[in-house]
Amino acid sequence: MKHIQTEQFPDTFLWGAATSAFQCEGSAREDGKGPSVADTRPVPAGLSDTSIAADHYHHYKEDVALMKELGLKCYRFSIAWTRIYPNGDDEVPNEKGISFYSSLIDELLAAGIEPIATLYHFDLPDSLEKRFGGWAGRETIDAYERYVITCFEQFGGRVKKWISINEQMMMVLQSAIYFKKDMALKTQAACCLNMSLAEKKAFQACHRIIPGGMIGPSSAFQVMYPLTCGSEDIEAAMDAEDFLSWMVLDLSVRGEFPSSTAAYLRLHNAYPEISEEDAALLKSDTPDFIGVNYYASVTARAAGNPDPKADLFFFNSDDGWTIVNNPIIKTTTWLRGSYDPRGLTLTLRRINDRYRLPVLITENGYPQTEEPVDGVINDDARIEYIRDHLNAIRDAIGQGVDVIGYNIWSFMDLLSGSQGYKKRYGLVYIDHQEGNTGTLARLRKKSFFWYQNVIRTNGTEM
Ligand code: IFM
Repeated sequence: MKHIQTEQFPDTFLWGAATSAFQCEGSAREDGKGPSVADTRPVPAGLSDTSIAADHYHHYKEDVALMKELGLKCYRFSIAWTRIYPNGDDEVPNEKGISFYSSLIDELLAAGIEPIATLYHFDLPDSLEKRFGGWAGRETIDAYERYVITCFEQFGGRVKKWISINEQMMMVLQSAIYFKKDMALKTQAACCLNMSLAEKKAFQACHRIIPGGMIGPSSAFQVMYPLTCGSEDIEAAMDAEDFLSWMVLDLSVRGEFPSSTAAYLRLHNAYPEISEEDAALLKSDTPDFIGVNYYASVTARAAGNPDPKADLFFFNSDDGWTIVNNPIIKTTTWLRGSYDPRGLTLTLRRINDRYRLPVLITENGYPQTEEPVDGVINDDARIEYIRDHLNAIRDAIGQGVDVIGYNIWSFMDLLSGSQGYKKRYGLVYIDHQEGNTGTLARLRKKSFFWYQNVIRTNGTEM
């Protein structure tokens, strides 16, 4: 049902869409690109790997033309570290990698679309992982700093908004997926700290090198509900939210671990060593905005048996709290945790209460398995999900949260981290079939035309 809004989004609102490099570019070894951990990760039998994806590397002009037709005000993409430095820390950058992103940025600007670049989206150079144990090694901090300085120097005249790290918490806590290794709590905490130290160097470099540059993290924010109104469950949910969501954001903004998380890490002999120099770095530059990736809320109760049906059940701590199914919020096949737009309003209010910083929604979207029927994709469920979440954002704005923009995940169908092409989020369908086949033809879904009108009317018609 068409819903006519009575309130306006700000005129400057950035209506956008997002992707990431390894999920859309393909050409994983072309033009000097080195392998990242996303490229070398084992792929379940029959699923696609990163070699083709949406072949955006060769279709970027066509893709930007579609973005222009859609009316996007901004486009969030990620730069593949290994296109710029194939081994992560090479003597000189790879000119062909720089030239690809330079052309993409020029194309976007010519189409009137603001580029928003993510510096690191799950694709750590494999060589850094092999040589230094990835983020366990301080060398990776230095390599990241050199890489981001190169990006700022090359693109900073044209790109003013940057994302430092995408979903740090997911990478640290799901290390088996993202780094191909299980990490003990102590290593997870040390890696998390090293990423945050690296991020601080990116904040400093962005502010030093780019006049008017803005930078912030993209957090997979898990707004946490207590299963019951009992104080034990409420405290468990607070601890879980501290650990899963505030830990990384507090390191970015306040330069310290939340106190409950610090206590938990100390109890388990996992609190990382922080030198005086590191402590000073952590307290240095702060982000200019908080990027929020929101898909669903999460529910916790005081410790008990894990519920393997619950989304994120694998994040259960070994004491204190347990992630469980929420009995009163609806779910879908792919949104196993919850379908919960109000959780986004709560997320935005909580972040605003804690930091008073602008928020950019860097990801929000609806996954489903879909194929065209008679050449069309009527993705009404996606439209409904996005509409519900835009209303939730509008309500948060009404409550004083400074939300500067919204990026749908994803602009086009992408390779998913572990589900290949079964799970699709795009406004644009890509004819990529599992196992790296398909014509790669682009097809506008119904949600494309719907979002086009939302943008055209600045959200008054949804
Ligand atoms: O595809 C991912 C993306 O890379 C990070 N945020 C969640 C998305 C959907 O699962």
